[in-house]
Amino acid sequence: MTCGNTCSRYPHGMSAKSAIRRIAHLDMDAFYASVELLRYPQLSGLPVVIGGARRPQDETLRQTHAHQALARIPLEAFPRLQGYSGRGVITTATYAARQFGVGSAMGLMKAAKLCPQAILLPVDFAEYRKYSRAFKAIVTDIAPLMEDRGVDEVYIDFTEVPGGQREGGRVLARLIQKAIFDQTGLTCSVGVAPNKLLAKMASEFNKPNGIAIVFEDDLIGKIWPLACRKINGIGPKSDEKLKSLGIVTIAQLAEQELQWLIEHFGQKTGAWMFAAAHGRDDRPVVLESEPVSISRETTFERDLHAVRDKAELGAIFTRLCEQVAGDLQRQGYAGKTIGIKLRFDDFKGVTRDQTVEHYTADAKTIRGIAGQCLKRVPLSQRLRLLGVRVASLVKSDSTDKFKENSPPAPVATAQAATDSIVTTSQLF
Ligand code: DCP
Ligand code: MG
Repeated sequence: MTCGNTCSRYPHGMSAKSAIRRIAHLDMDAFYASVELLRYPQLSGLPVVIGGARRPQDETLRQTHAHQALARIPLEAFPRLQGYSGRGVITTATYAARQFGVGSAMGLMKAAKLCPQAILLPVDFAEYRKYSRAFKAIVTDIAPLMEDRGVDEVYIDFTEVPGGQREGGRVLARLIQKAIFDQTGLTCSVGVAPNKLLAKMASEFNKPNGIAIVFEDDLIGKIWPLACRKINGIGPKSDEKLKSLGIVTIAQLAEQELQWLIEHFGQKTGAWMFAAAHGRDDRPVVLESEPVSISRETTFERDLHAVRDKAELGAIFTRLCEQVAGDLQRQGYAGKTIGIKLRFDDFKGVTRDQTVEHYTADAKTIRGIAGQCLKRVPLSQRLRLLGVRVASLVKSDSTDKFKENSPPAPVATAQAATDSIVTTSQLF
Protein backbone atom coordinates (compact mmCIF):
# COMPACT_ATOMS: atom_id res chain seq x y z
CA MET A 1 0.00 0.00 0.00
CA THR A 2 2.69 2.40 1.04
CA CYS A 3 4.71 1.38 -1.95
CA GLY A 4 1.70 1.95 -4.21
CA ASN A 5 1.33 5.47 -2.94
CA THR A 6 4.96 6.28 -3.41
CA CYS A 7 4.95 4.86 -6.91
CA SER A 8 1.89 6.78 -8.01
CA ARG A 9 3.24 10.06 -6.58
CA TYR A 10 6.56 9.74 -8.31
CA PRO A 11 6.23 7.93 -11.62
CA HIS A 12 9.00 5.89 -13.23
CA GLY A 13 10.25 4.82 -9.83
CA MET A 14 11.16 8.36 -8.85
CA SER A 15 11.55 8.85 -5.12
CA ALA A 16 10.60 11.93 -3.12
CA LYS A 17 14.27 12.87 -3.00
CA SER A 18 14.67 12.91 -6.75
CA ALA A 19 11.48 14.92 -7.38
CA ILE A 20 12.44 17.93 -9.43
CA ARG A 21 11.35 21.36 -8.31
CA ARG A 22 8.06 22.33 -9.97
CA ILE A 23 6.56 25.69 -9.13
CA ALA A 24 3.23 26.94 -10.46
CA HIS A 25 2.02 30.47 -10.91
CA LEU A 26 -1.75 30.79 -11.11
CA ASP A 27 -3.39 34.00 -12.26
CA MET A 28 -7.12 34.52 -12.61
CA ASP A 29 -8.37 35.61 -16.04
CA ALA A 30 -9.74 39.17 -16.36
CA PHE A 31 -10.44 38.83 -12.66
CA TYR A 32 -12.71 41.76 -11.72
CA ALA A 33 -14.59 41.49 -15.01
CA SER A 34 -15.05 37.74 -14.65
CA VAL A 35 -16.49 38.18 -11.16
CA GLU A 36 -18.94 40.77 -12.52
CA LEU A 37 -19.94 38.35 -15.27
CA LEU A 38 -20.95 35.80 -12.66
CA ARG A 39 -23.80 38.07 -11.58
CA TYR A 40 -24.47 39.41 -15.08
CA PRO A 41 -24.00 36.30 -17.27
CA GLN A 42 -25.93 38.05 -20.03
CA LEU A 43 -22.74 40.11 -20.60
CA SER A 44 -20.50 37.14 -21.41
CA GLY A 45 -18.71 37.48 -24.72
CA LEU A 46 -19.31 41.23 -24.76
CA PRO A 47 -16.81 44.02 -24.28
CA VAL A 48 -17.07 45.03 -20.61
CA VAL A 49 -14.74 47.33 -18.69
CA ILE A 50 -14.56 47.75 -14.95
CA GLY A 51 -13.54 51.09 -13.55
CA GLY A 52 -14.35 54.37 -11.95
CA ALA A 53 -16.49 55.10 -8.95
CA ARG A 54 -20.13 54.10 -8.67
CA ARG A 55 -22.20 56.63 -10.68
CA PRO A 56 -25.88 57.61 -10.57
CA GLN A 57 -26.48 55.40 -13.64
CA ASP A 58 -25.23 52.40 -11.69
CA GLU A 59 -27.69 53.06 -8.90
CA THR A 60 -30.48 53.45 -11.44
CA LEU A 61 -29.60 50.10 -12.97
CA ARG A 62 -29.90 48.38 -9.61
CA GLN A 63 -33.02 50.24 -8.52
CA THR A 64 -34.96 49.99 -11.76
CA HIS A 65 -34.37 46.29 -11.88
CA ALA A 66 -34.57 45.62 -8.17
CA HIS A 67 -37.57 43.41 -8.73
CA GLN A 68 -35.80 41.01 -11.07
CA ALA A 69 -32.79 38.76 -10.89
CA LEU A 70 -29.57 40.54 -11.90
CA ALA A 71 -29.04 37.92 -14.59
CA ARG A 72 -32.27 39.05 -16.29
CA ILE A 73 -31.53 42.74 -16.59
CA PRO A 74 -31.78 43.44 -20.32
CA LEU A 75 -28.59 44.38 -22.14
CA GLU A 76 -29.87 47.78 -23.17
CA ALA A 77 -30.22 48.78 -19.51
CA PHE A 78 -26.45 48.64 -18.90
CA PRO A 79 -24.43 51.86 -19.04
CA ARG A 80 -22.04 52.09 -21.99
CA LEU A 81 -18.64 53.73 -22.24
CA GLN A 82 -19.95 56.05 -24.94
CA GLY A 83 -20.16 59.61 -23.71
CA TYR A 84 -18.20 58.88 -20.54
CA SER A 85 -16.66 61.99 -19.10
CA GLY A 86 -14.58 61.92 -15.98
CA ARG A 87 -11.25 60.79 -14.70
CA GLY A 88 -11.92 57.13 -13.99
CA VAL A 89 -9.38 54.53 -14.95
CA ILE A 90 -9.94 50.97 -16.18
CA THR A 91 -9.01 48.32 -13.64
CA THR A 92 -9.58 45.52 -16.11
CA ALA A 93 -11.49 44.62 -19.26
CA THR A 94 -12.96 41.42 -20.64
CA TYR A 95 -11.01 39.73 -23.41
CA ALA A 96 -13.73 40.86 -25.86
CA ALA A 97 -13.00 44.47 -24.87
CA ARG A 98 -9.24 43.98 -25.08
CA GLN A 99 -9.60 43.30 -28.80
CA PHE A 100 -10.42 46.99 -29.17
CA GLY A 101 -7.17 47.96 -27.51
CA VAL A 102 -8.57 48.85 -24.11
CA GLY A 103 -7.05 47.51 -20.91
CA SER A 104 -5.90 48.05 -17.33
CA ALA A 105 -4.76 51.53 -16.29
CA MET A 106 -6.22 53.25 -19.38
CA GLY A 107 -8.39 56.31 -18.80
CA LEU A 108 -12.09 55.60 -19.34
CA MET A 109 -12.42 58.56 -21.69
CA LYS A 110 -9.71 57.21 -23.96
CA ALA A 111 -11.31 53.77 -23.79
CA ALA A 112 -14.67 55.30 -24.72
CA LYS A 113 -13.13 56.46 -27.99
CA LEU A 114 -11.72 53.02 -28.76
CA CYS A 115 -14.78 51.00 -27.80
CA PRO A 116 -17.84 53.18 -27.14
CA GLN A 117 -20.18 50.21 -27.10
CA ALA A 118 -18.38 48.55 -24.17
CA ILE A 119 -20.40 48.16 -21.01
CA LEU A 120 -19.01 50.05 -18.05
CA LEU A 121 -19.37 48.67 -14.54
CA PRO A 122 -18.10 50.21 -11.31
CA VAL A 123 -15.58 48.38 -9.12
CA ASP A 124 -16.86 46.32 -6.22
CA PHE A 125 -13.82 45.39 -4.16
CA ALA A 126 -15.84 43.53 -1.53
CA GLU A 127 -17.11 41.11 -4.14
CA TYR A 128 -13.64 40.57 -5.68
CA ARG A 129 -12.12 39.94 -2.25
CA LYS A 130 -14.78 37.33 -1.59
CA TYR A 131 -13.88 35.42 -4.76
CA SER A 132 -10.20 35.95 -4.10
CA ARG A 133 -10.51 34.18 -0.76
CA ALA A 134 -12.65 31.46 -2.34
CA PHE A 135 -10.24 30.50 -5.13
CA LYS A 136 -7.27 30.50 -2.73
CA ALA A 137 -9.09 28.15 -0.35
CA ILE A 138 -9.72 25.77 -3.28
CA VAL A 139 -6.03 25.83 -4.17
CA THR A 140 -4.82 25.12 -0.63
CA ASP A 141 -7.27 22.23 -0.30
CA ILE A 142 -5.45 20.56 -3.17
CA ALA A 143 -1.91 21.91 -2.81
CA PRO A 144 -1.21 23.35 0.64
CA LEU A 145 2.07 25.12 -0.14
CA MET A 146 0.63 28.29 -1.63
CA GLU A 147 1.98 31.84 -1.56
CA ASP A 148 -0.59 34.60 -1.77
CA ARG A 149 0.59 37.29 -4.19
CA GLY A 150 -2.39 39.59 -4.17
CA VAL A 151 -5.98 39.63 -5.21
CA ASP A 152 -5.80 37.28 -8.19
CA GLU A 153 -2.50 35.44 -8.19
CA VAL A 154 -0.66 32.81 -6.20
CA TYR A 155 2.44 30.66 -6.42
CA ILE A 156 2.05 26.98 -5.62
CA ASP A 157 4.81 24.50 -4.90
CA PHE A 158 3.89 21.40 -6.92
CA THR A 159 7.09 19.48 -6.17
CA GLU A 160 5.76 17.16 -3.48
CA VAL A 161 2.06 17.24 -4.29
CA PRO A 162 0.50 14.09 -5.79
CA GLY A 163 0.28 14.62 -9.53
CA GLY A 164 2.60 17.61 -9.32
CA GLN A 165 5.30 15.91 -11.37
CA ARG A 166 3.05 14.30 -13.95
CA GLU A 167 3.45 15.83 -17.41
CA GLY A 168 5.60 18.51 -15.80
CA GLY A 169 2.74 19.62 -13.58
CA ARG A 170 0.05 19.76 -16.23
CA VAL A 171 -2.11 17.13 -14.54
CA LEU A 172 -2.24 18.97 -11.22
CA ALA A 173 -2.66 22.34 -12.94
CA ARG A 174 -5.65 20.98 -14.82
CA LEU A 175 -7.13 19.57 -11.62
CA ILE A 176 -6.83 22.92 -9.82
CA GLN A 177 -8.22 24.82 -12.80
CA LYS A 178 -11.20 22.49 -12.91
CA ALA A 179 -11.85 22.68 -9.16
CA ILE A 180 -11.80 26.50 -9.28
CA PHE A 181 -14.10 26.57 -12.27
CA ASP A 182 -16.53 24.03 -10.85
CA GLN A 183 -16.77 25.78 -7.50
CA THR A 184 -16.70 29.44 -8.57
CA GLY A 185 -17.39 29.61 -12.31
CA LEU A 186 -14.10 31.48 -12.79
CA THR A 187 -11.25 30.58 -15.13
CA CYS A 188 -7.55 31.00 -14.51
CA SER A 189 -4.25 30.39 -16.24
CA VAL A 190 -1.37 28.40 -14.84
CA GLY A 191 2.33 28.25 -15.65
CA VAL A 192 4.44 25.45 -14.20
CA ALA A 193 8.21 25.78 -14.28
CA PRO A 194 11.37 25.06 -12.29
CA ASN A 195 10.98 28.30 -10.31
CA LYS A 196 8.77 31.31 -9.58
CA LEU A 197 10.40 33.59 -12.12
CA LEU A 198 9.74 31.25 -15.05
CA ALA A 199 6.32 30.15 -13.74
CA LYS A 200 5.17 33.77 -13.65
CA MET A 201 6.12 34.22 -17.28
CA ALA A 202 4.60 30.89 -18.26
CA SER A 203 1.19 31.65 -16.78
CA GLU A 204 0.79 34.35 -19.44
CA PHE A 205 1.67 32.09 -22.37
CA ASN A 206 -1.75 30.57 -22.89
CA LYS A 207 -4.09 33.08 -21.27
CA PRO A 208 -7.05 32.89 -20.82
CA ASN A 209 -7.92 29.48 -19.34
CA GLY A 210 -4.56 28.05 -20.37
CA ILE A 211 -1.74 25.97 -18.98
CA ALA A 212 1.91 26.28 -19.98
CA ILE A 213 4.67 23.92 -18.92
CA VAL A 214 8.26 25.09 -18.94
CA PHE A 215 11.30 22.93 -18.27
CA GLU A 216 14.89 24.03 -17.81
CA ASP A 217 15.61 22.99 -21.39
CA ASP A 218 12.94 25.37 -22.68
CA LEU A 219 14.93 28.44 -21.69
CA ILE A 220 16.34 29.10 -25.14
CA GLY A 221 13.20 28.25 -27.09
CA LYS A 222 10.48 29.74 -24.90
CA ILE A 223 12.05 32.37 -22.64
CA TRP A 224 14.91 33.96 -24.53
CA PRO A 225 12.77 35.24 -27.43
CA LEU A 226 10.64 37.27 -24.99
CA ALA A 227 11.09 40.96 -24.27
CA CYS A 228 13.09 41.79 -21.11
CA ARG A 229 10.00 43.52 -19.77
CA LYS A 230 8.39 40.08 -19.37
CA ILE A 231 10.75 39.39 -16.48
CA ASN A 232 8.81 40.20 -13.33
CA GLY A 233 11.02 42.86 -11.74
CA ILE A 234 12.14 44.62 -14.92
CA GLY A 235 9.90 47.66 -14.86
CA PRO A 236 9.50 50.45 -17.40
CA LYS A 237 12.60 52.33 -16.20
CA SER A 238 15.02 49.40 -16.32
CA ASP A 239 13.48 48.40 -19.63
CA GLU A 240 14.13 51.86 -21.09
CA LYS A 241 17.70 51.73 -19.90
CA LEU A 242 18.20 48.25 -21.32
CA LYS A 243 16.77 49.40 -24.65
CA SER A 244 19.10 52.39 -24.69
CA LEU A 245 21.95 49.88 -24.30
CA GLY A 246 20.59 47.93 -27.27
CA ILE A 247 19.06 45.10 -25.23
CA VAL A 248 15.48 44.21 -26.09
CA THR A 249 15.09 40.45 -25.66
CA ILE A 250 16.00 38.19 -22.77
CA ALA A 251 18.40 36.41 -25.14
CA GLN A 252 20.28 39.68 -25.61
CA LEU A 253 20.32 40.19 -21.85
CA ALA A 254 21.70 36.69 -21.37
CA GLU A 255 24.54 37.47 -23.81
CA GLN A 256 25.89 40.16 -21.48
CA GLU A 257 28.70 39.54 -19.05
CA LEU A 258 27.81 39.63 -15.37
CA GLN A 259 30.41 42.35 -14.78
CA TRP A 260 29.00 44.51 -17.55
CA LEU A 261 25.50 44.31 -16.08
CA ILE A 262 26.84 45.19 -12.62
CA GLU A 263 28.65 48.20 -14.06
CA HIS A 264 25.44 49.52 -15.60
CA PHE A 265 22.85 48.52 -13.00
CA GLY A 266 24.79 48.13 -9.75
CA GLN A 267 25.83 45.01 -7.88
CA LYS A 268 22.42 43.83 -6.72
CA THR A 269 20.29 44.54 -9.78
CA GLY A 270 23.04 43.57 -12.23
CA ALA A 271 23.56 40.20 -10.54
CA TRP A 272 19.83 39.62 -10.34
CA MET A 273 19.34 40.46 -14.05
CA PHE A 274 22.12 38.07 -14.97
CA ALA A 275 20.54 35.23 -13.01
CA ALA A 276 17.05 36.03 -14.31
CA ALA A 277 18.19 36.04 -17.94
CA HIS A 278 19.58 32.54 -17.37
CA GLY A 279 16.30 31.43 -15.82
CA ARG A 280 17.74 31.09 -12.31
CA ASP A 281 15.66 31.89 -9.24
CA ASP A 282 15.85 30.15 -5.86
CA ARG A 283 13.14 32.06 -4.03
CA PRO A 284 11.02 29.68 -1.97
CA VAL A 285 7.24 29.59 -2.08
CA VAL A 286 6.36 31.33 1.16
CA LEU A 287 3.29 30.14 3.00
CA GLU A 288 2.43 33.06 5.22
CA SER A 289 2.45 36.24 3.26
CA GLU A 290 2.15 39.58 4.96
CA PRO A 291 1.34 42.78 3.13
CA VAL A 292 4.13 45.34 2.80
CA SER A 293 1.74 48.23 2.75
CA ILE A 294 -1.91 49.13 2.50
CA SER A 295 -2.91 52.13 0.44
CA ARG A 296 -5.74 53.96 -1.20
CA GLU A 297 -5.59 56.50 -3.97
CA THR A 298 -8.05 58.44 -6.04
CA THR A 299 -7.98 60.41 -9.27
CA PHE A 300 -10.13 63.53 -8.95
CA GLU A 301 -13.04 64.29 -11.24
CA ARG A 302 -11.28 67.61 -12.01
CA ASP A 303 -7.83 68.90 -11.06
CA LEU A 304 -7.85 70.44 -7.60
CA HIS A 305 -5.79 73.26 -6.16
CA ALA A 306 -4.46 73.05 -2.61
CA VAL A 307 -5.62 76.57 -1.74
CA ARG A 308 -8.59 77.23 -4.00
CA ASP A 309 -10.12 73.79 -3.46
CA LYS A 310 -8.92 73.39 0.08
CA ALA A 311 -12.22 72.16 1.54
CA GLU A 312 -12.87 69.61 -1.20
CA LEU A 313 -9.31 68.36 -1.14
CA GLY A 314 -9.37 68.17 2.65
CA ALA A 315 -12.53 66.07 2.61
CA ILE A 316 -11.10 63.66 0.03
CA PHE A 317 -7.87 63.44 2.01
CA THR A 318 -9.75 62.61 5.21
CA ARG A 319 -11.83 60.01 3.43
CA LEU A 320 -8.75 58.29 1.99
CA CYS A 321 -7.24 58.15 5.50
CA GLU A 322 -10.46 56.66 6.84
CA GLN A 323 -10.49 54.07 4.07
CA VAL A 324 -6.87 53.08 4.71
CA ALA A 325 -7.59 52.87 8.45
CA GLY A 326 -10.64 50.71 7.68
CA ASP A 327 -8.56 48.42 5.44
CA LEU A 328 -5.89 48.10 8.14
CA GLN A 329 -8.45 47.30 10.82
CA ARG A 330 -10.35 44.82 8.68
CA GLN A 331 -7.18 42.99 7.71
CA GLY A 332 -5.80 43.21 11.24
CA TYR A 333 -2.72 45.36 10.67
CA ALA A 334 -1.17 48.53 12.06
CA GLY A 335 1.72 50.48 10.57
CA LYS A 336 4.14 53.20 11.47
CA THR A 337 5.25 54.62 8.13
CA ILE A 338 2.59 56.94 6.77
CA GLY A 339 2.99 58.28 3.27
CA ILE A 340 1.26 60.32 0.63
CA LYS A 341 1.42 60.23 -3.12
CA LEU A 342 0.49 63.14 -5.37
CA ARG A 343 0.21 63.47 -9.10
CA PHE A 344 0.12 66.98 -10.57
CA ASP A 345 -1.79 68.20 -13.60
CA ASP A 346 1.35 67.66 -15.72
CA PHE A 347 1.36 64.00 -14.56
CA LYS A 348 4.55 64.45 -12.53
CA GLY A 349 4.38 62.55 -9.28
CA VAL A 350 5.81 63.06 -5.84
CA THR A 351 5.78 61.02 -2.64
CA ARG A 352 6.56 61.83 0.98
CA ASP A 353 6.47 59.64 4.04
CA GLN A 354 7.18 59.77 7.71
CA THR A 355 7.88 57.03 10.21
CA VAL A 356 6.47 57.50 13.67
CA GLU A 357 7.21 55.84 16.97
CA HIS A 358 3.98 53.91 17.49
CA TYR A 359 2.10 51.59 15.20
CA THR A 360 -1.33 52.87 14.29
CA ALA A 361 -4.48 51.92 12.41
CA ASP A 362 -6.34 55.00 13.52
CA ALA A 363 -7.82 57.29 10.85
CA LYS A 364 -7.22 60.53 12.79
CA THR A 365 -3.61 59.68 13.57
CA ILE A 366 -2.99 58.69 9.95
CA ARG A 367 -4.65 61.91 8.78
CA GLY A 368 -2.45 63.98 11.10
CA ILE A 369 0.82 62.44 9.91
CA ALA A 370 -0.24 62.35 6.26
CA GLY A 371 -1.14 66.05 6.64
CA GLN A 372 2.39 66.78 7.80
CA CYS A 373 3.76 64.91 4.78
CA LEU A 374 1.57 67.06 2.54
CA LYS A 375 3.03 70.21 4.06
CA ARG A 376 6.45 69.12 2.84
CA VAL A 377 5.35 69.36 -0.81
CA PRO A 378 5.16 72.70 -2.68
CA LEU A 379 1.53 72.89 -3.74
CA SER A 380 1.36 75.68 -6.29
CA GLN A 381 0.38 73.30 -9.07
CA ARG A 382 -3.01 71.69 -9.37
CA LEU A 383 -3.40 68.05 -8.39
CA ARG A 384 -5.05 65.21 -10.28
CA LEU A 385 -4.41 62.36 -7.88
CA LEU A 386 -3.94 61.85 -4.18
CA GLY A 387 -2.99 58.67 -2.35
CA VAL A 388 -2.41 57.67 1.26
CA ARG A 389 -0.31 54.70 2.27
CA VAL A 390 0.59 52.99 5.52
CA ALA A 391 3.67 50.75 5.56
CA SER A 392 5.99 49.04 8.09
CA LEU A 393 3.07 46.85 9.08
CA VAL A 394 2.63 44.44 11.94
CA LYS A 395 -0.29 42.19 12.80
CA SER A 396 -2.38 44.20 15.21
CA ASP A 397 -3.65 41.15 17.11
CA SER A 398 -0.29 40.85 18.80
CA THR A 399 -0.03 43.82 21.16
CA ASP A 400 3.50 42.80 22.08
CA LYS A 401 4.60 43.36 18.53
CA PHE A 402 3.38 46.93 18.77
CA LYS A 403 6.18 47.59 21.19
CA GLU A 404 8.82 46.10 18.96
CA ASN A 405 10.98 48.49 17.06
CA SER A 406 11.26 46.49 13.89
CA PRO A 407 8.36 44.56 12.40
CA PRO A 408 8.92 41.13 10.86
CA ALA A 409 10.19 41.27 7.30
CA PRO A 410 7.21 41.47 5.00
CA VAL A 411 7.17 39.28 1.92
CA ALA A 412 4.21 40.33 -0.16
CA THR A 413 2.05 43.28 -0.98
CA ALA A 414 -1.62 43.98 -0.47
CA GLN A 415 -2.94 47.05 -2.16
CA ALA A 416 -6.35 48.56 -2.15
CA ALA A 417 -6.85 51.64 -4.23
CA THR A 418 -9.96 53.67 -4.56
CA ASP A 419 -10.10 53.65 -8.31
CA SER A 420 -7.37 51.25 -9.19
CA ILE A 421 -5.22 48.65 -7.61
CA VAL A 422 -1.65 49.07 -8.62
CA THR A 423 1.57 47.38 -7.66
CA THR A 424 3.81 48.80 -4.96
CA SER A 425 6.38 49.85 -7.48
CA GLN A 426 3.81 51.98 -9.26
CA LEU A 427 2.41 53.42 -6.06
CA PHE A 428 4.67 55.67 -3.99
N1 DCP B 1 -6.07 45.75 -11.51
C1 DCP B 1 -6.27 47.11 -11.24
N2 DCP B 1 -5.48 48.06 -11.82
C2 DCP B 1 -4.47 47.69 -12.67
C3 DCP B 1 -4.25 46.31 -12.95
C4 DCP B 1 -5.08 45.36 -12.35
O1 DCP B 1 -7.16 47.43 -10.48
N3 DCP B 1 -3.71 48.62 -13.25
C5 DCP B 1 -6.97 44.75 -10.90
C6 DCP B 1 -8.06 44.34 -11.84
C7 DCP B 1 -7.70 42.96 -12.29
C8 DCP B 1 -6.90 42.42 -11.12
O2 DCP B 1 -6.27 43.56 -10.53
O3 DCP B 1 -8.85 42.20 -12.59
C9 DCP B 1 -5.85 41.41 -11.51
O4 DCP B 1 -4.89 41.97 -12.38
P1 DCP B 1 -4.29 41.21 -13.62
O5 DCP B 1 -3.11 41.98 -14.09
O6 DCP B 1 -4.08 39.77 -13.29
O7 DCP B 1 -5.41 41.35 -14.75
P2 DCP B 1 -6.70 40.51 -15.02
O8 DCP B 1 -6.85 39.37 -14.07
O9 DCP B 1 -7.86 41.43 -15.06
O10 DCP B 1 -6.48 39.98 -16.47
P3 DCP B 1 -5.52 38.79 -16.98
O11 DCP B 1 -6.44 37.78 -17.57
O12 DCP B 1 -4.63 39.41 -18.01
O13 DCP B 1 -4.77 38.28 -15.79
MG1 MG C 1 -5.26 38.09 -13.69
